[in-house]
Amino acid sequence: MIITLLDYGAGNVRSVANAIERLGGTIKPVTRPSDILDAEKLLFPGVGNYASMIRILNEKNYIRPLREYLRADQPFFGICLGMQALFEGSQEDVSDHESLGIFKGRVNRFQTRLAVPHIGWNGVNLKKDSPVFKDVAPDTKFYFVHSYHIVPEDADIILTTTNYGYEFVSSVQKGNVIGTQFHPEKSGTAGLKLLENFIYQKDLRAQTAIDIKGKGLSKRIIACLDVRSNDQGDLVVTKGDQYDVRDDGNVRNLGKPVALAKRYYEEGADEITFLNITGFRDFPLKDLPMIAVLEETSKNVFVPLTIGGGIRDYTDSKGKTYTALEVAAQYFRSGADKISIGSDAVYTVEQYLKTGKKTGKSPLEQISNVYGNQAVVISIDPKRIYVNSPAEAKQHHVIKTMVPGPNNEAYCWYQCTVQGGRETRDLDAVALAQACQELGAGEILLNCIDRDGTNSGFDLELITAVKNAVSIPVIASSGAGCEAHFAQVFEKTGAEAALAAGIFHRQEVPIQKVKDYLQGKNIEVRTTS
Ligand code: 1PR
Repeated sequence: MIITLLDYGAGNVRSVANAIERLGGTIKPVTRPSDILDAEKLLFPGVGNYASMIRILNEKNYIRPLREYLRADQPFFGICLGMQALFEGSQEDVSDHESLGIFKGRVNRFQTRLAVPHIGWNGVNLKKDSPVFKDVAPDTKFYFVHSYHIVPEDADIILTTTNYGYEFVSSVQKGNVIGTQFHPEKSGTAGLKLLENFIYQKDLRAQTAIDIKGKGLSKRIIACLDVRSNDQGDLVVTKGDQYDVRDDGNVRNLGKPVALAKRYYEEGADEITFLNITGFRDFPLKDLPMIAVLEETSKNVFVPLTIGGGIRDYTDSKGKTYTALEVAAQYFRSGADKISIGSDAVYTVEQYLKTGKKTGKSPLEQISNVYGNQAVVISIDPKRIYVNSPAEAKQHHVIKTMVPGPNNEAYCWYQCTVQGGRETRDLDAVALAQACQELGAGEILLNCIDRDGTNSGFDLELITAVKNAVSIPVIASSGAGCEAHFAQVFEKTGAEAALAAGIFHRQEVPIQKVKDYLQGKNIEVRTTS
């Protein structure tokens, strides 16, 4: 089966292509407008910013053939922005570019007190029968990542709804035209089943009696792989204690990145994060093995992939300049869904706080503008600094701590570091997170150097302080030692996700055991069968 793929050049379409190929389909990319009309089945995965998508569709003269194809009720599957494009316009687009307008209605920003973007695994309620959902388990969850949702005028096209603060429309179908807000290519085996049905079901309009009633948003469990070259030059997964990854002078080797990522996917990880931990000194576009790791991983792993390390502007020894946007673009092309910025975000925020002005030119702002804020994670590497009173660190966010310092200090603040904890800066983690949100970050990955590798539990005070200061999702990281630590972090802080490395690498606690424990505590998780 040949599936025509409409790639307008933004975001990660590699995962969609990999999913189709895994299912036995062959991808034919759209290279000119007539390819759209020639398609047997057309797949349109949209990622990033609505306005830039519509601008590109207009520039490439794709609007007219798309309308013609859709009005002829030819098989179509739009994912995320690829579904939003079917409507008459979006609050995300203030230009006067023409949308497709196949369906009446618009795309609005979430109005909820919950974190926006809506990121993670959420359930769907099926509103009408469709062969697309054939053999999909009733309690299945799908992966969402978006700040805007459709508001159709015609209730008949609603295929599913989902709850996030309120009920919104999460997929539509009219005849052979289907669109989902969630990403089937990132939704594990259930998502692959949906795509398989689209590819192979003969009649997408046939009636089938299926009952799917989803539960709410899950807390995500993320497996993190810190990657670097060892002293023999092999790319390995390593793991430090408080960021020190060496034993007797040698870099610890805990396995091969591609194989480990595949194992975590199969064991039920909700996301996989790669951190290229020496990215601050080795430029990633010269570090092609890391790109290869991403490409290989995305062939086998159908949950979201984040990659961090070395995302910054760079000039090489011959004076050639590369922008952070080019580095990010290469990562997205290679299979990443989100990129994570560490050191460079600190430098950007230092400038921003000094001048009070957004330049629009920092890597964080540029990547967020092009790929959407949901694709930009900020990785924070803080260290606890004890003080006797808030007056001792007036310029920082100081908290009263239940874990007193070595000299019985009752207060502390969290100092940002750069270059993998090697250098401290005069900036605190709360201020960094707030400023990054203002500049366009979509999520915070909150590490903690004091807890990293200690198995002593997450730093709940740090996580609470940052979570209360931002409205974007926060991933708690560092210190997980047992399943109870995950329950603690979800029960006591508002964190949307928890990340761990050491306990998974050393096979001390399997991911499934963590999820079983959380379920026992009535904490919503994604189950995999
Ligand atoms: O500064 O943009 O180049 O990004 C570098 C990235 O590499 C940052 O995200 C930074 O956190 C990471 N990094 C740099 N050096 C280290 C190191 O360990 N020496 N790793 C490092 C950070 C921390 C977590 C870890 C959790 C969970 N790793 O991601 O996986 O602490 O560990 P645990 O469950 O075993 O406690 P840039």
